[in-house]
Amino acid sequence: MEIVIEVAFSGGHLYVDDFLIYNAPCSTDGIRTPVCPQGSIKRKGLENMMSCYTFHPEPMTFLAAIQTCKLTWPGATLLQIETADEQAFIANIINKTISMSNAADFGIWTGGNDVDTEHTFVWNGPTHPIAFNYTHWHPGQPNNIGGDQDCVLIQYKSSNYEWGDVNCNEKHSFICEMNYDVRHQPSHQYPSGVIG
Ligand SMILES: [Ca+2]
Ligand SMILES: [Ca+2]
Repeated sequence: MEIVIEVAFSGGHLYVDDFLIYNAPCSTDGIRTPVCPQGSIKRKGLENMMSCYTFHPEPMTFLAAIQTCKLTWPGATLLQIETADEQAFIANIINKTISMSNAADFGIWTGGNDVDTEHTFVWNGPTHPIAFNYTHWHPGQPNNIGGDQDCVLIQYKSSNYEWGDVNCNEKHSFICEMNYDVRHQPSHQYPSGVIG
């Protein structure tokens, strides 16, 4: 069994859980079928990437939601909506899930925020901030009302689930996301007997 520990730094801050552990197959039995966290919904991304999402109706602050994601699955964090396809996928799942659809009336957290640099929104990535490329802001958002709205909410259910910035201490339902390369799928999901 080969274990590779990868430590990444971001802006001089070491994230506590900034390491990914991969188990290489110890025999030559080829690529194992990737497995998402229990209860999650899977979406195939570009090339070899796989996304897993878990849906959490219980309202929490932005930071508490991130912590809950990390407890749910190592390497998970709040949702990062990086393409129109992903936005549509998430909107569809919310629509189909009664608890999340109801929660969406009050907004659902993503991992977007401009906590570090005002007006520069980034995704809270698993190891480092990820720049915003795609956006789905509601007209007039982000507006940083009161000078204290740094976290991105899927705020406008009736307007195609468009985003707004709100105070990070508000409590909202949330979605966690984890991405991995299917060639290096998470090891700990497998029963110990499976990993040599
Ligand atoms: Ca994503
Ligand atoms: Ca706002």
